[in-house]
Amino acid sequence: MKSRVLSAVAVSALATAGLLSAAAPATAAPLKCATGYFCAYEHINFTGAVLIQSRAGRGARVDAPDNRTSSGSNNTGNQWVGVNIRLGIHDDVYKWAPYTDASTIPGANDKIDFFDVK
Ligand SMILES: [Ca+2]
Ligand SMILES: [Ca+2]
Repeated sequence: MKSRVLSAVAVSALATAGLLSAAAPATAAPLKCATGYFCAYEHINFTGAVLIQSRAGRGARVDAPDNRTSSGSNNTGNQWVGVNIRLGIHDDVYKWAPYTDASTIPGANDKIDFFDVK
């Protein structure tokens, strides 16, 4: 009987902890992109899966999981161009200038299929 009482207390404590965590901000913390790298993220504001973390040099083409990129951070001295393959045609849908971040990519969300480094 005593153990039942204790477990009820434990359950109550867990429920309280759950309420406390529910009150915390729901937004995920941004994931930092290392110096010298370009990073592409699954969701806006640099959250979700890190789809690309690359230090590929100028002239490289870097494949990415299709149609998932929603934000990106360019910590390199090169331009990174997000390209969508549409009806077999390569369409440059978003460009990151050197050392720029894009917390959203208007017009290019969930479209990019690979990146060209220029
Ligand atoms: Ca996405
Ligand atoms: Ca695409």
